[in-house]
Amino acid sequence: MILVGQYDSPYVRRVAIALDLLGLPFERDTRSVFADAEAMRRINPLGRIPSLVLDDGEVLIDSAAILDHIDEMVGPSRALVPPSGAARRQALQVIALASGAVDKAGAVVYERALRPADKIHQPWLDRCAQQLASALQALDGMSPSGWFLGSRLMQPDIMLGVMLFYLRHRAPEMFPPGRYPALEGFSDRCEREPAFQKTRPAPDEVMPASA
Ligand SMILES: N[C@@H](CCC(=O)N[C@@H](CS)C(=O)NCC(=O)O)C(=O)O
Repeated sequence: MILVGQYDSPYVRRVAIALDLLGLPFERDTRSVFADAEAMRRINPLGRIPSLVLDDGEVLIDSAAILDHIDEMVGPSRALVPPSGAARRQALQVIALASGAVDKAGAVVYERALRPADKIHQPWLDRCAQQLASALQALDGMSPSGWFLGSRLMQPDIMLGVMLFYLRHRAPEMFPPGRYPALEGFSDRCEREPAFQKTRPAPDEVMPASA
């Protein structure tokens, strides 16, 4: 399998961490979604990352769909989302909040990086920041002192962990020290895990200042 995308993307990192936790080997294609946009569109018509190229050449796109396939491959006892019931609903709720928060943070980061300064629309940035803060507040109140679903690191933990790392590195002012204490502890705990450490973005895995 080949995972396409750089680790500065929380969605790519999310897939890589899941593959690592499940012991599924993969190679990486670290082409940039911005510098190699045309090549990326040949892999995924949307020109987005992550994509996962399976051994038979089939290409899966979108982290949620990729992770759904990975869970199916390993079967319900090893899957990183519980198969049913309250535990599944809780997992999907946390994933939805954390991935929605990445979308809001990403919108702010893209607006700042890609738009000419005179075209930046501050009310849009303010709205995104408010939505992000509200999601972080909710997640701070929900975060456990260990992992969400017991002793095992699973998809809600991974999604929340990669989202917090992204914030810390790309929009730290939206995650100021002391405002979300449970999330700070959660992020530190995640980044101590080997699967998280192996997927830290390399220095050249950074979105360009303009595209
Ligand atoms: N819902 C998608 C979101 C993927 C996404 O937003 N990828 C970003 C990188 S973090 C991307 O490809 N951005 C380039 C673009 O959209 O032009 C997923 O979960 O995979």
